[in-house]
Amino acid sequence: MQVASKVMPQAPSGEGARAEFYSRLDRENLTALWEVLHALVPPLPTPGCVPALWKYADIRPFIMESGSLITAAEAVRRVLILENPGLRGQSCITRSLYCGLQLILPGEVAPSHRHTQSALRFIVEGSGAYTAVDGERTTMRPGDFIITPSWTWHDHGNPGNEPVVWMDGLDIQILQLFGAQFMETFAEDEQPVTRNEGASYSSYGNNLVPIGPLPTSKTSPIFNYPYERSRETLAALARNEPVDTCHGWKMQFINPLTGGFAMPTIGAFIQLLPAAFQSSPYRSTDGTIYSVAEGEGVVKIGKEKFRFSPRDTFVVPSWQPVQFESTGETVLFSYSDRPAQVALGLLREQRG
Ligand code: GTQ
Repeated sequence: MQVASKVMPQAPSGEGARAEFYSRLDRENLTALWEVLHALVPPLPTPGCVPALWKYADIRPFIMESGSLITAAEAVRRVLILENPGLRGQSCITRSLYCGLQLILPGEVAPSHRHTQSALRFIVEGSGAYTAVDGERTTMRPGDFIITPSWTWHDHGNPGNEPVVWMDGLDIQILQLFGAQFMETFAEDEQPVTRNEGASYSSYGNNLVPIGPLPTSKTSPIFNYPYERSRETLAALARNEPVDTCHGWKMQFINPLTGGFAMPTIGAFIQLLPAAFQSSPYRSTDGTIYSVAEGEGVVKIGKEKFRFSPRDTFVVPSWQPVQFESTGETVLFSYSDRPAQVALGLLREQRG
């Protein structure tokens, strides 16, 4: 009986032949998937970003020093970018999001421009500066969450008498990924004021909306979500509702016209942790940036522990468990790319 000889698959002729093949591929702008497949399609998130905390006491002197080296007018935006230690040189705090601390000194104006990147502001220190969006100015106070929607003219000014510092959260890297960035400079430094302060809040911020027609923008029509209101809501929630073991009492800022996220690419949240609270571990695929509004404690991110105090910023990378241990009552503001992940069906989370 004849048996067909079995031909075993064989590597052509070892490493040398492959290397030589790869160098010929390279000249054609080709590359072999099998050399990168495991990195391209990993079993778990590889966010690049690492856990990190910036102590405000350590970085405030640099922010103030920047104020003596360059004016807001010259800088356009005088901001120190918080760069993730795992992603240096990329101007980002997670792969998808940007975070900076912006300073405006009394008497300064940061000139008007518009861009397709959406921005949020979370006020960290000082009062009396304003930001203007589409003809309305809003005064900034610590803890306020303020939105600059995509493609709206905006300028910042400080007619007050103290430096004002806020956290800027932008979707810069998301726009970069999609190649959808556009920017224009306004003809004058300051846009004309055409609406009274508080106009957007009175129309949309009191559980009432005009009978129509309503704006169709994907961003909330509320311009400033004042800390006073967020804080009293958290306090009432703590009196009325049981505490969540992972999050304390955590709320999402909403677009009152949809009940959904306040911005299409960035989700913003505020949470209260009771004194002496130890949260259960929680992880999610939306790497999240936190600003400490009130309180002190320890945050465990993955295997690392950081002490936090008011005005500190920290970042929890995708899929790293986060756990809080508060000392006194603590309020944390946070933002992430959650709306984008939800829209694309990508968000995963795990409690405990
Ligand atoms: O305030 O318009 O931190 O355009 C980065 C880019 C702030 C702003 C930033 C910007 C702005």
